[in-house]
Amino acid sequence: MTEPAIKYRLIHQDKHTGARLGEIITPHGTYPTPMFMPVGTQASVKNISTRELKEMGAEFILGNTYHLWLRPGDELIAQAGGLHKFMNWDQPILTDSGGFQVFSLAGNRKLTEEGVTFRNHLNGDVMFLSPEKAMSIENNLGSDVMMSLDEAIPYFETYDYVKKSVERTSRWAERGLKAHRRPNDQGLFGIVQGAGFEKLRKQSAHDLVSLDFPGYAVGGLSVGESKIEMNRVLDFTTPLLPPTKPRYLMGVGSVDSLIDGAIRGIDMFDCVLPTRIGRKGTVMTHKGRLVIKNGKYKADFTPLDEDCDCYVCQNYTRAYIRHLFNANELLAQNFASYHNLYFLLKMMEELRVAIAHDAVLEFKEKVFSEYGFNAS
Ligand code: PRF
Ligand code: ZN
Repeated sequence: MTEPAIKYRLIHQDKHTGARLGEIITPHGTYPTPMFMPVGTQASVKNISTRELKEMGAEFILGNTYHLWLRPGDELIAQAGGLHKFMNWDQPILTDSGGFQVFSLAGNRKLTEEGVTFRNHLNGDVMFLSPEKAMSIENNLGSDVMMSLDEAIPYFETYDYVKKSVERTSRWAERGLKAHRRPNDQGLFGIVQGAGFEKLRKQSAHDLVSLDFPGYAVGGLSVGESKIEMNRVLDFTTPLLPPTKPRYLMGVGSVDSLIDGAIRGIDMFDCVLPTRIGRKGTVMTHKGRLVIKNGKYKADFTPLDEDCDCYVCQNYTRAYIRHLFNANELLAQNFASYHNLYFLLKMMEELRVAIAHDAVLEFKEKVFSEYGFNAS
């Protein structure tokens, strides 16, 4: 047996919660967990250069199989020497499999045992994505962590539908594993589905764990269910996953959910939230979110967040950034996105320190009370 491309090392578990301080070892270096991963859907974290990502301390970033397959094409990226070279990023990249994006973006979907046929959202061409095709694209992209093709289903589907879907997602995971051509330098993660049904989450986790992936994701959450509901599912799902492997909660990046997820043993998170809300002028601060276009910031010459030591907060005022947004200056989007990413990355760093000191519950209480959540 060759060494797996992705390994996890547990450093310390918080004495009072399931939060774990660890590190994930990849072909592009070793990084501490729990971590937040900025999303670079189309080989770019929107409005942020890779130089800035390094400066703010990003670890992993995400790329998307679906988007990069459609444009510029995975073969072109392979020709460029892989996604890392193409976009000038020498740290780890995780690629989502395309399943979720096909379900959220593409039209006329038809799902069969073989895969999913759909019309792409760029030019309407009919395309076909299978577990094998997802592997071939992700192998061409050369990401450190590849995701297996899953079916993303609405949270409130019936038990019978979810059961059939989970079983198919397990068969797809097995097919993906067989089609994976670069197990030595790319780790393939399985995705646990099962909506809100404990029995189906168990079945999904059991199927995937028996296939021995180097890491596992929890999918199908943060898709419209309440936070209480998401935490309930995590409470019974993460204990089903092997403690020796990293656990990734897909598409989650709000301040409260990052902390609540880590408390339930999640190691990796990603979300478009900080860059998406930043582009539109909403910034995260230690005192909660702030809409910078608001008239009350017109002559506010303080930084976005008094307690932030990012480049933007050290050098620019709310009044100036509000002016940039109102004048449609693109620099505004860079500033707000930069600050938001920095804010979340810094919060994860503080969370890791709290885990090391067995002080996660105190950390949660502090953040929730400052930010304005009920620390329940
Ligand atoms: N599956 C995949 N990607 C995802 C999700 C999923 O369930 C989610 C759900 N929050 C986000 N991204 N493949
Ligand atoms: Zn800042």
